[in-house]
Amino acid sequence: MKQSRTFIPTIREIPSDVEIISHQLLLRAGYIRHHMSGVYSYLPLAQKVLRKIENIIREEMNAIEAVEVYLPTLQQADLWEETGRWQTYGSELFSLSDRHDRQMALAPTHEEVITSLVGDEVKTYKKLPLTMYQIQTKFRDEKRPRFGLLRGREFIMKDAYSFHSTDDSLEEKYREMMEAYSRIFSRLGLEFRAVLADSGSVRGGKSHEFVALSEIGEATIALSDSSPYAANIEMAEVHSDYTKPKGSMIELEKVETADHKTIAEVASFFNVDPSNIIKTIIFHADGNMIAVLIRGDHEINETKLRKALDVNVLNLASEDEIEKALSCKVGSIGPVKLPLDIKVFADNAVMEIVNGICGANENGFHFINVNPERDFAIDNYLDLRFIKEGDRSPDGNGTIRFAKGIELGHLVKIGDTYSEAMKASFLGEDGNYQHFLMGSYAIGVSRILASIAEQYNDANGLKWPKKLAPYDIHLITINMNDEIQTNLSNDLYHLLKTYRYDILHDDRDERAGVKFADADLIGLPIRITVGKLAKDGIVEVKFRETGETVEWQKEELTEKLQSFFN
Ligand code: 9G3
Repeated sequence: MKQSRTFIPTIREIPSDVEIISHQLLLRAGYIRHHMSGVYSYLPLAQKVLRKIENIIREEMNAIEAVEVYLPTLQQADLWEETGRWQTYGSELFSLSDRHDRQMALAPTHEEVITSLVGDEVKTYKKLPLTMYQIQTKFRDEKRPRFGLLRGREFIMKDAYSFHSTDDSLEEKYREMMEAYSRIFSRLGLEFRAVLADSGSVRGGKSHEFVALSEIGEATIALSDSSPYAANIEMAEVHSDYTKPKGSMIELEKVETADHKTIAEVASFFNVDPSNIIKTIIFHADGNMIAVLIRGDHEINETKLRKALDVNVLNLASEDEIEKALSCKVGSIGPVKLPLDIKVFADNAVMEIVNGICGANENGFHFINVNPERDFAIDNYLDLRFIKEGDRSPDGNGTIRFAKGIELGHLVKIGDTYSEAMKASFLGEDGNYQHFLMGSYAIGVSRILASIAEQYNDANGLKWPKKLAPYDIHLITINMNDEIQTNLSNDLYHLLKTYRYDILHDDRDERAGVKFADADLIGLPIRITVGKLAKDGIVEVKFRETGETVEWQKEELTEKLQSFFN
């Protein structure tokens, strides 16, 4: 392809609000352009990389008997009413109405559509298992789109859905999909981990995420330093064997603490370690007010709390609601003498506290020498806190350390959550009708483009892995007015085309410096420069990955290229 005939608008400077290197380089190298918040145009180079990413995904999906479909982006609201998600996802859902005022949504995902489709068409267990996938644009009105393609409002996803008549069959497909995902992310050359993940509102669903390790990633994963244990910290269980300590309990005492409210302020006021303070947090759980107790140096993990209490809606009570219920401000609430209709759940670590400190449910006062069970009752001790670095690994092997990552793949066993809600059933082997058991499996395709750019670059630009580069070879003619150079360039271009190489020929009438800088920015694996040595049949070859530059005779080119690409 002649560079003068394609569209690669490289730029030197980038807007200051572009924070991460992948976003900077995909803009500077002319791969993408910002259209509006969270929405981007994919330019020719990006399109070529996306197609290569998608083809790897297709090959691995086809290999596990998943069949490709293409489902509607425009979705009727009724289906979302059936699952109740029209309400729960309200503001994040791009909704619109047609000329007849019929409500519909731009597809953020396709559980509803595919469950309805299979429910209408598959009536017997004989047609199961069945796995379908699509690579399609999704729309989610994210609160804070950022980091370019990593968190957009319009993005490309591969989503697959599998339908089963038995748990074993679902487990089998889930395992096959996990292996396929590992092959996909390995072939993409990404440094990634498969981690235990939150299945969201799906009850009892097993879930995994595939995370590309990256400091700018939004996900935090907990890894054992001496076992394969890996979990999204939302899911990482804390297995510390807390025991009720012996220590002698001192008389409970109320102390005036004025405006010392935060854990840090109270800890310094009493000169104690935050681990000896009981933090009390008030939530609404499916409408009931509850109190959750956490040790002062720990953080509450709402995903664990939602799952432990098996509630759908969990949100923090507001200052006013707390003031009304407990007639004191947030900084002064505690577990002693709470209204009886407020259930009390405590993280396991609280049971070890002896003669601790907590709010007195009176503004400006705290209790000292407070002892769980003696001074207040606890309905349940549960694992409710975020695991911490240095904690023992939940599998008992090693110590936990954290890593940041970009979530690229998400697998969820959704069971009959959607098929039951949408009354999608089939005649089972035992002659009874049953709801489909389902799995759903997503890969963020446009996010992968940015993640590879995030892992493969240097100060001069992008450095695409050979299999994913938009072109294999960047052929540069230094002086387009030098016939020897242009003839050799055209000869080489046509010769290399016969070897099925995809070549970008920089035939622009630009200074060599501009061409070299653009070539580094664009990041093709190998650059072949036809310059003043053309008269001797010599070309200069630069390897983008190493930056190494050599001179090759034109006669040895094809052979050397073959060993480079194989
Ligand atoms: C919505 C909106 C945003 C959403 C969803 C629905 C995330 C939603 C979770 C999933 C789960 C699975 C298909 C493949 C595998 C993962 N954000 N999710 O369901 F309406 Cl606005 O997408 N979906």
